[in-house]
Amino acid sequence: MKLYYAPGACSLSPHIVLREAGLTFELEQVDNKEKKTKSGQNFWDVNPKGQVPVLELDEGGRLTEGPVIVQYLADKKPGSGLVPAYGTSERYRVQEWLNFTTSELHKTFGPIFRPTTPEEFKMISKENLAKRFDWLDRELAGRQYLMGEKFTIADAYLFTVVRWSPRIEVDLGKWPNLKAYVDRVAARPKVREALQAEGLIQPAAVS
Ligand SMILES: N[C@@H](CCC(=O)N[C@@H](CS)C(=O)NCC(=O)O)C(=O)O
Repeated sequence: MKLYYAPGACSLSPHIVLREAGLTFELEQVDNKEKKTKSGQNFWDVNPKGQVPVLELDEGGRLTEGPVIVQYLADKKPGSGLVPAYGTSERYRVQEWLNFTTSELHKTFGPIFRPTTPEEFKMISKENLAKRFDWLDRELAGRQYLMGEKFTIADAYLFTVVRWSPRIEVDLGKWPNLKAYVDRVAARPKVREALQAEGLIQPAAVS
């Protein structure tokens, strides 16, 4: 499998899942502004939607849409516990989290990053995010991860999106449970590996 990614973008979520699941994969970096891949491909030819993540499949073809890609990957390793089995009530809970993250959080951040978005719109978007974070903070009280004790694909996605907060000058300190959650996920060895591979953190110094 090959994951097309841009450092720190929403493609970090399937990247984390690939590592947490112990799957074999290649990475291909995409310059999202120029729509070129590191190896020189025109990214529009890879994904006519012009967006990461894209997963090139071993059986041929490509899969897009992060919330679907992470389910595809986790279903390849049912023993990993990264996603509950299809048909169980827990599976729908995970899908509920994925959908919340994509529609209520991910797509609220997008226009705030864009330099052409009017300031007033950015302010309203930040207010909306703050309301969602208020609720999330209450949900996370006394919980390790979204589904309880076990890290799942829903955490890979929520972590990826919430870690953008400092880039839009939203201080997570206002939501202590959410802040602790992000720090907890960031400390997972496979998450650190993904962050390092994307150049988002430095490898730990060896003494
Ligand atoms: N619906 C897509 C959205 C993916 C998306 O928003 N990707 C962003 C990075 S986080 C992107 O590639 N943006 C570049 C662009 O739209 O030109 C998904 O959930 O995978």
